[in-house]
Amino acid sequence: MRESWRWFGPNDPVTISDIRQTGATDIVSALHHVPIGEIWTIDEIRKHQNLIESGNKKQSPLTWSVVESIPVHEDIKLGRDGCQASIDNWSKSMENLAACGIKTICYNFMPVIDWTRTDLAYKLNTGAYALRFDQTKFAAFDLYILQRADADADYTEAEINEAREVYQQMSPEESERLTHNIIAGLPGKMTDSYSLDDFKKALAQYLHIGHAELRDNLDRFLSHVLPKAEKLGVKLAIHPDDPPRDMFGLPRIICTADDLNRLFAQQPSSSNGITLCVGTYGSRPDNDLPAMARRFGSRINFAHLRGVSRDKNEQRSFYEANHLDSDIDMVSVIRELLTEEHKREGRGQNARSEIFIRPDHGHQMMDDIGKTVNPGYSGIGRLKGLAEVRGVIRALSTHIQSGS
Ligand code: DNO
Repeated sequence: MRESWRWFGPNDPVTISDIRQTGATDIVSALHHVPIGEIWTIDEIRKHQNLIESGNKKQSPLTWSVVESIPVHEDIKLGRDGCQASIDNWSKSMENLAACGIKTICYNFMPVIDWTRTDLAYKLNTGAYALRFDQTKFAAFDLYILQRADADADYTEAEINEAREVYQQMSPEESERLTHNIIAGLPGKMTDSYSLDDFKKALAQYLHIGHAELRDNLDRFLSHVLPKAEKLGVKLAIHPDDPPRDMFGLPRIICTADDLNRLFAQQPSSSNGITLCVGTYGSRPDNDLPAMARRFGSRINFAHLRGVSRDKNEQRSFYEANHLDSDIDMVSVIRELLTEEHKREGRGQNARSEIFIRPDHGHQMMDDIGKTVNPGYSGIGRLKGLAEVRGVIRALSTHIQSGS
C-alpha cells in the first residue's frame, strides 16, 4: 500500500514539509491553475513536480505519483459537436504526465457540480468540526434559493414542507453560506465556480441529457483515451459521484456497483480503473464497501479512505465521521485492498502491484481550528486519519502475507 497525501499546490496551507512529517511517501496533486480543458504542458508539469520533489536528495523523498484530477471539460460530458478537441487536449495532458513518470490519473464525470456538502463546519461532540451533507438543507437550496424549475417533482410533499421550514428559519447569512458551499465552495472541484444565474444556465444545458446519453459520452471519451493510456502504461481511476445519486435533475452515472459493472462491460481495457472512494460509495446504504473492494479489486488504482455516518431517519444525510468509526467497516475494506495487492504480487505485476491510498478528508481539530484550511483537507485531522489507517495496514499486512 502506498501512503499518499493530497497537496493543492503552493497555496495549500499544509506545506510539502508538513506532509513529509506525516510519513506519507507519495503526493496526489494537480495543476489547479491551468484552465479546464487546456493542455498540461511538460514544462508546467515539471515545474510542479519540482516543487514537490526538489528536497528529495536531503530529506525523506516525496514523489508526485497520482494526479487528482485532470478535469473533464463540460463539452465532453455534454457530447457537444467539437468536443473532440477537448478530448484530444485531455489525452495530451495524460501523455505529458506519463512522459514525466506520473501514471495514475483520477478524474470524474459529474456534470456541472463536483463533490457537494451543505455544512463545512459541523461541530462534533469531541469539539472538532466535520463536513456534512444534509438532505433537507440541500432540498431547501434547490427549491427555495435556486428555485429550479420543476424541482418539486424530485421531492415528496413531506420533504417539500420540511425544506420550506428549514429555509424559512435560515438567516440571510446562512442562506448565503449554503449557496456558496453548494455551488462555489469546495477545494479540488473540477468544475467552474458559478453565480446562481450561471448555475441555472449550466443546469439547463443538461435538460436533454439523461443517464443513457451521459454514459454514451463517457464511453466516447474512454474509447479515445484508453487505447493511448494502455500504450503509455497509464492507469485511470474514475472517482464516484459524491453524493452518489442524481442531483438537481442531473444524471449521475458512477454511484453503485451496477454502474461499475456497466462501465467495465463497456470498456474492458486494463487501463480502465477506479478510485475506490470509500466515503462516497459508503454514503449509500446499498453499497457494501468490503464487497465492492473485493469485486472490483483488480480495477482499483487509487483509494480514498474515509468514514461516513448516515442519519438514522434520512439515509441521504451524513457527516464525515472518524476514519475507522463510521457506518463503513474500514478494517475489512483495507483487508480486501491488501489481499488484492498480494494477488497482484503473485501474478508478478510487481511494478504496479501497490495501491495508492490517501486519508480522505479529516476533521478540523486542535491547531487546525481557527486556521484557514481547505475544507476537509486540514493537516492534523488528516494526519490522525492516516495514522489510524496505517496502524490497520501494519496489523493486517503480516497476516495477509503469511496467508493466515
Ligand atoms: C473531494 C474529492 C474530489 C475529487 C474529484 C475527483 O475531496 O474527492 O474533489 O478530487 O471529484 O475528480
